[in-house]
Amino acid sequence: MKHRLLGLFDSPYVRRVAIAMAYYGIPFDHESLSVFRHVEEMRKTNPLLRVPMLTTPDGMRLHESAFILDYLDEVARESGQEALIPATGILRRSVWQRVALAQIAADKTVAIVYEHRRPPELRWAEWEERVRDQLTTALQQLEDALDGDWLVGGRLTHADIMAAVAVSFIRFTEPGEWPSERFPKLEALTRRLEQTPAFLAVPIDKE
Ligand SMILES: N[C@@H](CCC(=O)N[C@@H](CS)C(=O)NCC(=O)O)C(=O)O
Repeated sequence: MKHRLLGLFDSPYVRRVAIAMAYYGIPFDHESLSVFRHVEEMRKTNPLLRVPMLTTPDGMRLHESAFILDYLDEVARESGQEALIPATGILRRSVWQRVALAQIAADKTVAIVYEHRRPPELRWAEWEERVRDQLTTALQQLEDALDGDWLVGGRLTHADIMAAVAVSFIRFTEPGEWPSERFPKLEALTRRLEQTPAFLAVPIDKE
């Protein structure tokens, strides 16, 4: 049996898992179900209604993209590939911490998307401002960390993938929240990575 990845590629977390799988050459079946539009169908395999969920060939269901990546790195190493993160040490922690910054940016964008789904009279402007401030702080810290082509260790890692996926997600869902001129290094990283085979294999779902 093949791996099965549940969730749409409009989710930055689902997309980054799929990009890592494409990069590692791990084939998977894609269950393209929305957490909002296909609730009853999703409930059958994933009652948590949270994506991504990866089902392994031996039937184990994995949740949370960081833990899924941890598993995929193990599969890649077992097949003799260099993983998208060092196995130990300070560079490993740096990769995860930069992934954390990019995840915070994605989380805060999701929060703004949800805020904008409310009827205008139920929106909380001060809250949105706080979230926007957290979003731009995370982006600024990533921008400051980009020295050269890559975020950590002079090569592609999960940090670069999550950063580029987060930027593309912001541009796709809330273009007004992406002042690209403020973050030229992140803009360049994203443009470059979006042209690589692993990213091109996983375009954002635009349903
Ligand atoms: N920390 C989680 C975040 C996943 C997440 O936020 N997924 C969203 C889609 S972008 C979701 O499933 N939302 C529906 C819900 O949680 O009810 C991860 O990295 O996997």
